Amino acid sequence: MTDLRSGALAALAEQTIELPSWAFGNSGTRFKVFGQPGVARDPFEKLEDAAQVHRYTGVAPRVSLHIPWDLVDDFGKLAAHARDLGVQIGAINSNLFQDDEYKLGSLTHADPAVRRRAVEHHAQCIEVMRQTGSTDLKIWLPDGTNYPGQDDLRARQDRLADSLQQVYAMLDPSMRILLEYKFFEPYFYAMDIPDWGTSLVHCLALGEQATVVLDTGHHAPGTNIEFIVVQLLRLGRLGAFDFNSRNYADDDLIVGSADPFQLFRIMNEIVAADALLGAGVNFMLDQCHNIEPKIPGQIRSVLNVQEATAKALLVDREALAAAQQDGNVLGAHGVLMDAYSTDVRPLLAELRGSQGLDPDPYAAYARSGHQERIARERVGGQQAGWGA
Ligand code: PSV
Ligand code: MN
Repeated sequence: MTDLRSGALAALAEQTIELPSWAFGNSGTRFKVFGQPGVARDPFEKLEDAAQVHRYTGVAPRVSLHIPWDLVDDFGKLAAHARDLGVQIGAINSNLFQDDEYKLGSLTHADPAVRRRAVEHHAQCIEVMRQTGSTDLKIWLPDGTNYPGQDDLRARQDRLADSLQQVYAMLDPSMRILLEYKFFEPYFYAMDIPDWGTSLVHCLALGEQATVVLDTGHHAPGTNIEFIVVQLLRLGRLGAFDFNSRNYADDDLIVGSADPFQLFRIMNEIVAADALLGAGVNFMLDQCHNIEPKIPGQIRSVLNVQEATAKALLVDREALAAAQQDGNVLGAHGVLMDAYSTDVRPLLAELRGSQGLDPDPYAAYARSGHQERIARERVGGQQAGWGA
């Protein structure tokens, strides 16, 4: 147990979680966006907010950007600003879903001119990567059809493969594509990358620099997500997570809030495969805080991932393997549940203590007065939002 504990502490000290810039802008549903006082007005202020999360948790040193939501005149300046704040730019997300031309598709569109435009957008994103030092190009393909017969499903796959090939050819050797999937929305008959299998098929055709990104909110209810994690890890193609929590659709709620046990099961497979550190898996959040304050919402999310990881690190793998080998069904299950039932908060408090951090990041941020300060100071201008 002492060995497990010290091993867990060492691994937790190295763990990193990437924050999404859009978590710090206003967001909502198609019914209403609720503005909040003090919300960031530009990408520079979003980075300042993200840096607060890192300051109090110590595990969130990178921020993903979304283009064009985070377009600035000088990305070198934005990257330098991030460095000054003690963070760095992470994945660059392309956007293929907010342009009238993309109504019937982007990388899959029947019109070569629209496809060319969608490919060119990735050239722009790759340029942003060069200027910010980012190595991950995240592509979520919002393409799909609403009605049977609306378009030729196979032709769309062929066009997609061709477009992706063009994007892939533009990558620098240090860069990779993270290809996301989603089973429905914004189209409801057939998405063009609805599942991990389709994403993987395209990644395999592209080459080693293409990996799958698993958004935990993008599956049908009841899907065994940890099984997908296992398969992608076996093939060396799990590039990243977009962590969030869902009850019904793509809810983008705080990771681990609805089903902390699912998050534990996912992290358990990561730890079992020794993929927590140095295995090329980028642990990102993809969330929106519609009704709760954003910086505390991100802190809570980071803590949830950290707690699930700590529990996974405490699984007695020797005892588990022995019970599995013996066919001891309940014994093996019990080993897993023992780890899940452990209160890891004291362990994490000890970790933070050793790092010079407050043992309770959430309370420390609340006490800092930062939230009140930004509410006071960030007046005027246009608050950032989903799409701005
Ligand atoms: C799409 O639902 C998605 O999960 C993609 O990752 C987008 O980039 C992100 O959400 C935007 O919030
Ligand atoms: Mn996502």
